[in-house]
Amino acid sequence: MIIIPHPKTVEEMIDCAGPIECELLPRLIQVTEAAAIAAAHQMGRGNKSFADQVAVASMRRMLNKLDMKGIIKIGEGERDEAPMLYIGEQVGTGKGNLEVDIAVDPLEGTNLAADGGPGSVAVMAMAERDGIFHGPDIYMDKIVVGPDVVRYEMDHPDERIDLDAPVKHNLEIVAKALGRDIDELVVVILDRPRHAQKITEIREAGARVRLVTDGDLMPGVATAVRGSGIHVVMGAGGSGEAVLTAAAIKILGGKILARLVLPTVANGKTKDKINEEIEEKMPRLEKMGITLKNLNDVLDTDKLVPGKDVIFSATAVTPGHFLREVHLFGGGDARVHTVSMGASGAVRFTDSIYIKDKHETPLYL
Ligand code: VTB
Repeated sequence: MIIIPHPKTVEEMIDCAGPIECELLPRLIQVTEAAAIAAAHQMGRGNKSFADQVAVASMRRMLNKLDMKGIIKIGEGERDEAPMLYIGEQVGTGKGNLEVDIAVDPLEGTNLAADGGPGSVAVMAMAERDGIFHGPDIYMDKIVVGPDVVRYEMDHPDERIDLDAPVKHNLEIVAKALGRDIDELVVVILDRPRHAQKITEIREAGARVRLVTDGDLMPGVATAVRGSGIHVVMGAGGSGEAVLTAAAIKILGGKILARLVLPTVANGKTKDKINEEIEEKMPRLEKMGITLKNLNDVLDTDKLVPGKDVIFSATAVTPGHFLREVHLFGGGDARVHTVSMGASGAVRFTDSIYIKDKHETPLYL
């Protein structure tokens, strides 16, 4: 009999990576679930800001029940523009000795939720203090790939994906890493005029494109999930979304390369508009250590999420990539589907049913 040694014992494999995963991961699931249920009540009502508002309020109430000293690093905006979950806001009871950095997107894809279309989710990540990128709420250009590409790069140090390389170069590497042809790859990218050139390049390279009207965060996570049908995510989207993608992709062993970009620049606005945005935003960016000189630096997975004890949770509001939507039953009961994960490599798909009044509604499957 041949015994193949496994590098980890079963107990090591199942145990959590650190105190944040041990103590806060089960609670994190509840936080995204609460936001998703709140948003689901507003699904399809055509009011994206209200749907977002209830998700934010619900997420914040749940976060403030947790015993931790939490700081929002990726949030709803700057203090003066967001009343809740603004960047720098302290959350949690302040009890205990867990000091955590938090990234939130209480309703990723507000338009999708308001229209009742697929792809909206409540998302969060946490890590130890200074474990999550502290940066402005602008755009990040990015490329996201799964763990097969990371392994391929380890074996072929001269062949690496590169944010500045032609699209074809990157797709060739992904194709080789996945043992398929470029024309068997699917690239997700936001359907925006700013991506016209890139979309042409992807098609010319031979890959297939899936355009999304909104929500490029979960497709990024899906690149690390075999069978998801998504192999690469490219293009400029929200910087917060990129950081949240980085948290999940780090846990799953994939890779993201990103670069901050001002929306006026990405969207090809006039010089005047660009200068206006520079004038308006640079003072604040400089306080975060970001200057016009280093704005264009490439940020890799570890720069975006340097933390070790990283946790992530996403609960679908409307049907999503590998997640079922929130079901609301009579009497306020809800059934929610979540994917959560911790640095140990524990990934859970949870299907939770919350009964509001056990005499009113029986459990049904
Ligand atoms: C991006 C994308 C998000 O909103 O932030 C997009 O990353 C906003 O882009 O997933 P525009 O300014 O071009 O509209 C989402 O699609 C949804 O939050």
